[in-house]
Amino acid sequence: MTRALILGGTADASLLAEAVARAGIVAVYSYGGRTRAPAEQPLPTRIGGFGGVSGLADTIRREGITHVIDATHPFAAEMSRNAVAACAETGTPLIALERAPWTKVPGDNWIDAADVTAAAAVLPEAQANVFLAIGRQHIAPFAMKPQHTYTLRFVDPPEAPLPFAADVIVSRGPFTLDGELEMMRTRGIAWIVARNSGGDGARAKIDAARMLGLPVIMILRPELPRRRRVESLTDVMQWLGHSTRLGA
Ligand code: 3Y8
Ligand code: NAP
Repeated sequence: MTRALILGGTADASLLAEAVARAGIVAVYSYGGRTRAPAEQPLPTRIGGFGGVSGLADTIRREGITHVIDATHPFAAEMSRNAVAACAETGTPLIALERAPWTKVPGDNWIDAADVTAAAAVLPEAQANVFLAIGRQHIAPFAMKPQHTYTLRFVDPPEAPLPFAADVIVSRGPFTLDGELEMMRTRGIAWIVARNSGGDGARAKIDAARMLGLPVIMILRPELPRRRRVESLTDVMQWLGHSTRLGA
């Protein structure tokens, strides 16, 4: 009897939860608890950390989990690493549902950066209008360049004071091309900082930057341990022993 744990928190994970619920597979959906009002899921849902590798291993044993699907974000590296370790420790099958990174197309002007600190170092010394589309958790390194006029975008309003002066857009996405073009034009954005998240939910800002001829400082994905990895929902369902026949 399958009992799946979905490590979620992304648009792809929500689509997977729908397919799993429709197939009648017993499963639980897990959020890390980063946002105040995460989207409802059609599955029993838990919110918050497990307590590291041992906490996740205990949860797997206690709940009788038979399959783990890591459908977290490509930058949720700690969660993904913990899932690999806990599944190895408990001998639980694990699969990662991970969208392909965005790739450059003609007209893209990307500057790769290994991490957020490297991204901040790329910014010029002269004052510029900069859009940081990297969420709330990792913005501190930009305090080293306070001369810029920053626009940030968060899912929820900031609770603590920001490490530097900035204007915050509160929006959960997914985002539209027209909305991104409008925002960048009205704010005179000259630089965009983004993570190579892949997927459609955040791609619009990359397309808008190309259309406006703006440079994107693209933060590369963290290295993750080797694990079974697929990009499609169908592959996950087959792995769970359920084909998703059209209209099924
Ligand atoms: C809590 C679940 C859906 C889900 C929407 C996707 C699309 C919009 C793109 C920009 C980039 C960013 C951020 C982003 C994207 C989708 C998707 C995606 C980027 C929610 C969600 C949770 C989170 C957590 C949140 C992080 C933050 C990152 C904002 C729900 C809405 C910047 C990632 O305030 C915070 O603390 C936010 C934290 C982790 C990165 C960070 O470090 O700040 N996502 N995002 C998940 C949990 O608790 O487990 O609230 O419903 C999910 C989505 N985020 O249903 O369509 O790709 O899936 N989320 C990045 O790409 O760099 C926004 O603004 O252009
Ligand atoms: P992270 O840094 O990799 O994880 C830090 C810790 O948060 C994990 O060790 C775990 O705590 C807890 N955690 C993370 N995701 C969890 C989940 N789905 N269920 C239960 N606990 C979870 O993670 P993050 O980058 O902050 O991302 C947190 C969540 O936001 C994830 O669900 C991710 O899919 C979603 N998200 C992240 C991004 C992003 O850019 N990082 C973008 C969109 C959505 P314990 O060690 O205590 O178990």
